[in-house]
Amino acid sequence: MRTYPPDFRSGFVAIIGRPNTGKSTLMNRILGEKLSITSAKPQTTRYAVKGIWNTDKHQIVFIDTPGYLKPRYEMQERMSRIISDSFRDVDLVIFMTQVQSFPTDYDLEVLGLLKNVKGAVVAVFNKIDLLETIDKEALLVHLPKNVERSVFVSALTGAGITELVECIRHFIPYHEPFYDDEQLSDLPLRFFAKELIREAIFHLFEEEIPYATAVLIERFQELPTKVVVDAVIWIERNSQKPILIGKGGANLKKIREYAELQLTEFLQFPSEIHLFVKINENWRKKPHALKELGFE
Ligand SMILES: Nc1nc2c(ncn2[C@@H]2O[C@H](COP(=O)(O)OP(=O)(O)OP(=O)(O)O)[C@@H](O)[C@H]2O)c(=O)[nH]1
Ligand SMILES: [Mg+2]
Repeated sequence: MRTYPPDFRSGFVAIIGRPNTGKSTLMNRILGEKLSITSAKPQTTRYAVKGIWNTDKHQIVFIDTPGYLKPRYEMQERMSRIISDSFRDVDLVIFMTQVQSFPTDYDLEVLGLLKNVKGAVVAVFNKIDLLETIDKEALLVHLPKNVERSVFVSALTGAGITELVECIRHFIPYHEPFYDDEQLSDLPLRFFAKELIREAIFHLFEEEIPYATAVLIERFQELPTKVVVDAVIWIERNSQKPILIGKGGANLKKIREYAELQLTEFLQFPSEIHLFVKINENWRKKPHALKELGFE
């Protein structure tokens, strides 16, 4: 068995914050891999996505979470449970917000939720590339006392990330790794196929469709020359079907092409995706449908 130096660090970091502040972009930036899907629309992430960062000095497990909003749907109820579960047993919570709009009511609500966490809390002010000058003091006064450090970054350009990484390491205890050091996530490959199809939908459609859809992988088969994926896209209403499919299947084709390209890049192996559309009325409110989608 491999032995680790006594100063090897290993631990868990949850990234929490309101939607669209750049949580998934930050995790991907630190890992140097596109593990969690991102989009310009809020509430892109629906699950806790673990990303494991291995070096010869540490193994840091990041947990990217859905953006916090007051639950309106049964699905958002499950999402808020995912958030509170994710910060229960971590060494560090990153409270994520963005410089150009802080604090919002949701920011303050998240900070309220974080008052009782066991681990340390660090605030990350993202999107510094959008402002020419930043009055840091004016932002920092709104942070509660349990926030130990604050770092200003741009997850998009990479500014401030080295300092943030140093800061994170400081809060990770000396411990042997929890996961195999080859592993990048604890999630199966089919999860990433599903997420990349969802990302395609988030990028290609406006308002309603991304939130009214869910994706299920019915087949994920690793053949010698390619990976073959059969996926079903659920939509909530009959009227959404022609929009999703497009004239002569044009939109569905765009989703497939986008997702295939992304999945092939992620797997570093050719992939082929087949898409099917099904109507599942009001799936966001149905407990058994949510269970099928992997929400506990
Ligand atoms: N200008 C700028 N945009 C950023 C930065 N970080 C992220 N973004 C953009 O902000 C949008 C939201 O990013 P995500 O990473 O999906 O945000 P999120 O917090 O994971 O969102 P949810 O999963 O919906 O909670 C995307 O369009 C990103 O490209 C940044 O540092 N600067
Ligand atoms: Mg996200």
